[in-house]
Amino acid sequence: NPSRFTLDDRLPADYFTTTLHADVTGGLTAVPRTLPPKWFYDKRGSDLFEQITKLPEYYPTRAEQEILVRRAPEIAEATGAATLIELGSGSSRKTRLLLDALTAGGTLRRYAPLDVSASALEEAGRAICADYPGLTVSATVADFESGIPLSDEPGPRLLAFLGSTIGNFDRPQRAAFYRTLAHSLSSDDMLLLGADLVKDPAVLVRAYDDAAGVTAEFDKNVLHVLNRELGANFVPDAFEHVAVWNTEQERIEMHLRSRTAQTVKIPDLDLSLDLAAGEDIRTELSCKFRRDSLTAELHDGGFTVRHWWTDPADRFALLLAVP
Ligand code: AVJ
Repeated sequence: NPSRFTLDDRLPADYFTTTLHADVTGGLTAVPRTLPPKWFYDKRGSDLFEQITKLPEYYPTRAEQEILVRRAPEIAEATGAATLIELGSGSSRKTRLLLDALTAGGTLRRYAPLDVSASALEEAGRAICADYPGLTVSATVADFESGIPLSDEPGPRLLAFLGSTIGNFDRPQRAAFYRTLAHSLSSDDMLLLGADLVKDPAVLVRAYDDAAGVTAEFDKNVLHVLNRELGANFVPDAFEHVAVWNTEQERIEMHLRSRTAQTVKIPDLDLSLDLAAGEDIRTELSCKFRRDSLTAELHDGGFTVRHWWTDPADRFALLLAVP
């Protein structure tokens, strides 16, 4: 029933080109050189990420699912949500656990996923529409880093930000993000946040540098994206995938390390990059959290944590907070 599914595109027509150009020019000329992780996720990158979530070393997806399986009824009970808003909707397995519990609770009327990928929203949205007959699906194509376009959704609303994607933001970015969220939500809305926890660095490094090399391919995929979208001539295998634990900042950092001294041309940006042997391009931050400091930073950002759940092995946390 197409009338229960809408897709609202809020991205400016030139969003991809403008943002990609600014991100790549800014990032690759900065010291240290960086590329934002959002450019990993073209079709191939999304497929590679899906493979990562099934790797024996990559525990976060399974750990979060374990918590959701067990706690979804409590989440439904605590929120009584009429609308489930999901940021960066991703895989629908976790979404369905929430939708099932909220449907069983009898309160849910609308599912509102937000993502930068119209095709991902289209595919997931239609499937969910088909499987949840009473549900209205209002999908929005948007970049939630620049604000959350909420409108006429029925409340109370539950805003879910799962998978520890929050870990991609550094501390100042998280502070700004919490403030944006707190500003967008009403007093009877709630935030459901998934966060990966600090643990043995060896376990963390393996999760981001797996034996089969899938994460290495995922990391290098950003170079394929730049080659295709900007006419660049990166040779992906001239870079080594490196995952390091930053003890001070308690985060995994992924780097692409130039194996040799090399020059890369990016014609669409009029850029020529001289990379030294061993020079790094930082491609992702994956911050890991502790209960006390995450509770405190959420509090500073306008949220009070009401529930904190972890998987039996204490690897991952799911929390419910109110603005
Ligand atoms: C999707 C951002 C949560 O940081 O664990 C997985 C992405 N990168 N392996 C993460 C990722 C390398 C993932 N997030």
